[in-house]
This record gives sequence, structure tokens and C-alpha cells, in this order.
Amino acid sequence: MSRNSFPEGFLWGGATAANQVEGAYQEGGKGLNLADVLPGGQARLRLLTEPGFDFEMDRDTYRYPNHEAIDFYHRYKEDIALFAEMGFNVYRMSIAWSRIFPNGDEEEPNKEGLAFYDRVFDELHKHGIEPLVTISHYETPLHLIKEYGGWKNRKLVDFFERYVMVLFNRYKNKVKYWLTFNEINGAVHFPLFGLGFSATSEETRLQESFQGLHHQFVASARAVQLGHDIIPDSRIGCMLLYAPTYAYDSNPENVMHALDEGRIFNFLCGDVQIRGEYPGYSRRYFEENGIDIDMEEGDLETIAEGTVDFISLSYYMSKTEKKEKSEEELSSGNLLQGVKNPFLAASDWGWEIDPTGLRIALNELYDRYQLPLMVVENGLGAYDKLEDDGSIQDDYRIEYLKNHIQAMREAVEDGVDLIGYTAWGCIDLVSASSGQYAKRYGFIYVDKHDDGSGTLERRRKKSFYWYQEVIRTNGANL
Ligand code: BGP
Repeated sequence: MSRNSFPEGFLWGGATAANQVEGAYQEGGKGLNLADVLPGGQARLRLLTEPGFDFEMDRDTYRYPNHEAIDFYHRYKEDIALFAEMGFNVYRMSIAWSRIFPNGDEEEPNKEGLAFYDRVFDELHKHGIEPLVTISHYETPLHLIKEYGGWKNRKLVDFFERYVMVLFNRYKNKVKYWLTFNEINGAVHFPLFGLGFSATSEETRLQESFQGLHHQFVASARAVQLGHDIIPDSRIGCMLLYAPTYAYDSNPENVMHALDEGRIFNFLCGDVQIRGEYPGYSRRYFEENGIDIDMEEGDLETIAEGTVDFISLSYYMSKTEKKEKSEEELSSGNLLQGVKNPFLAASDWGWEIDPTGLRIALNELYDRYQLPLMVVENGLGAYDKLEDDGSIQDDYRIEYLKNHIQAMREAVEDGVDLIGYTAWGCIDLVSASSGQYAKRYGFIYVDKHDDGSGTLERRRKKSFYWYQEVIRTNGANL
């Protein structure tokens, strides 16, 4: 069926993060960052969620796939040409903070790092692709983690400000769309990723995470203000890890529980970054959980004055909640937990697949905030098979994306102001939570494997040609 509801000028593209594609972890003056000390394979998820992460590299026990990733650092021209061939008019990428400030706390930026991103932006513009840049995507400089304790420390607000000033001044003629912190609300589950520290203990996790988040709220608000001053036509967004939260059944106790869980997870950060204040329900939540945030004078004003221009979100799964739940009911594979939803199938990694949930998410966000929305991550992590003839027949990925794009189309018809879509991992990359190459998201296959083998050669998958047609018809032919 061909139907055309996506607005003219809709942004179609793909998304990656520096640490998951660049590699070259010690080239061009780059310092180490968090991703450089995260081991590959199944150990990663366990270490991510346990308190007391050890930030030293243990090369006898683990491999560190982000060190090489897919070598985008040297192959960006070839990769951008492939994105252009698919018809991208936007590419979401991040800047590795430790390429610009290797330790994070220097006075002067690293010139080689700045020049690298100039080359990338120029290459994108050459192909008519608009960059959408995440300023911080799970790659806090390691020095800031080890010396300062990551975002628990107020000093990071100033270091971050210096970093964004440099970015805005340097790239003001090349980058218009910016996102401050990737999946900012994910910190409640995984403080290590976004905040750069692992909780001291399970008991202190919430207190430490919300303190770190407060620092990021202030840092993000300052960045929005600076961005508007330095680049008057910039559009600066927040980025939420959004998972619509369903009640397991119509028992009002479960409905209330789902409402509570959903707004703390999905809305609290958005309410602060979009509306410019801590919401009323956060007071009770903080009180009941013994969370006491240390604020400086002026913080609340800064937050109020630095609200974002648009909302971006990642969408992979919904979440189903029940007040009293037994071990057996838990949806253990679902990254965000909850109970198993009997209506949903799951990916090979146990993430529940729910396209209608994306329509719900977009409607919930638009009803609440009435700001333009962009889906900046969505996709299926799956095992791909390279056929004897060199092709990759990833019909399962096409099916997944098609259903999600259809759900976006419904949302647009519902009246949601949706401005763009960047499919996650448009080229195969290192998975963030599992540290694997085998969990592939791409339209482009990269010959690289978890045992370290592979030529890094790029190949177009079946989905490459499918997405090309989606973009060519502005979403009419799915
Ligand atoms: C998001 C992150 C990405 C990305 C994606 C897929 O949470 O912002 O960096 O990796 O999830 O997750 P994974 O790589 O764990 O499959």
C-alpha cells in the first residue's frame, strides 16, 4: 500500500555514536573515554549494572571492541557515500569528548580532534546530508571519571560548558541540529553509561544518579543558552530513552503503579528539560526514596531559561508493569525489565517488539509537550547471515522497520509534529549494552566479528535497497 503522510522536508537518515563506530582510540591525540574500558561480550551488561565497576583495563580477561570498532575514523568517506546512496538527508552522530579534550579538564582543545570532525561535516555537506550531533553519548573522558567521579561531581558542569563552547564556535556554520545528552533518563537504570560512575551500592544508586542528573540538567540548560547565542538558527534538543509503560491489567493498583513508574522514567527528565522545572510528582518520589539533591543558587533559573527546542527519543521497546510481581513474571531480557507482555514477541536479545508502542510514545510526548519530535534511534539488533553469494537477506529487519515506520505514519496522521527519523546503527557497529559485533542493526554489513576477525569490508544488505526506496518516496512505499 502506498500512502504519503510524511511532511515534505522530513528528515530521513541513520544514527551512530562515535565510540561505537570510530575506533582509532589512541589516534589523533584522543584520550581514553568510558567506552574504551568497557569489555566486549556478555560480561559488559553484568558489569554495567553492578555497583563498583573497575575502570582499569584487564587485557588478560577481556577484549575491548570499541578500540577498533568499525574504523569509521579512517573510512568515513566510504561510509558517508553509502549513506548518501541510500538517500539520507540527515546523519546523527556524536562527537567523542575525549577527541576534543583528551582528559576533559584541559584549558585548550586538541586541534587534531577538531579537524577530524570538520572533515566529517564537510563530507556530509558535500552529499547534502545535514549532521545531527549528540554532544555526549556514553563517552565521558576517562580522566573525568577517575579523577572527579564522573557526573557526581559538580565540576563537570564547567568542563562540559567549555567543551560545548568550543564545539559551537568551531562548527557554527556546519551544524544546526544538536542533542545534549544521549538517553539522559537511562541513568536511573545504568548510571555508568550516561553519568560515568557506577553506584557505590544499590542503596545509594538513586541518590547518586539524581545528583548526577541534576548536574546534567544544569549543563544541558547552559548548553541550550550558549547554543542559541552562538548559533542563532540552531535547534537544540533533549534525547529520551522512551518506553511507554502499560499496566498489566485493569486493576487500578496496577494502573497507578504503571503511571508512577512511567512518569519517573519517561517524563521526569523531559519535564525538567522541556518545561524547565522539576515536576510536582518528583517531590514525593524524592522524599519517599530518600533523594536529596544538592543544588546551587541559580540552578533552577538556569534550568528554566535553558529549555530545549525539540524532543528526540530512542524507541526500542515498551514496558509492562504490575505492582506485585513474581520472579517468573519478570521480562528478564527486556532491557528495562517490567513483566512479560503476553501480546508481544521479543528480539533475539529479549527486547520486546512493539510497533504500536511507538505510536503511543509519540502521541504521549506530543500531547504533553507540543514540541516537534524526532525519532533518533530505533532498530532491530539481530544475527545476520552472509550468504554464499555475498548477500544478506535481512527480511526480519525490513519487517521490523516497516512496522515501526507505519506506526510513525499513524502518529503523523494523529496530528503529531514528527520531523525526522534516524534508524539506529545504520551501519553495523559495536553494540552498547552487549559489546558485541554480532548484534547487528545496519543496512550496511561490516565484516567484523566478536573473535576480532574480519576485513572490515562494507556490504549492502537487502534492507539497504528497501530503505533507499522508503526515502525516495518519503515514506510512501514501505
Ligand atoms: C541505545 C544507545 C545506543 C545503542 C542502542 C542499541 O540505548 O543510545 O548507543 O547502542 O541503544 O543498544 P544495543 O547496542 O545495546 O543493542
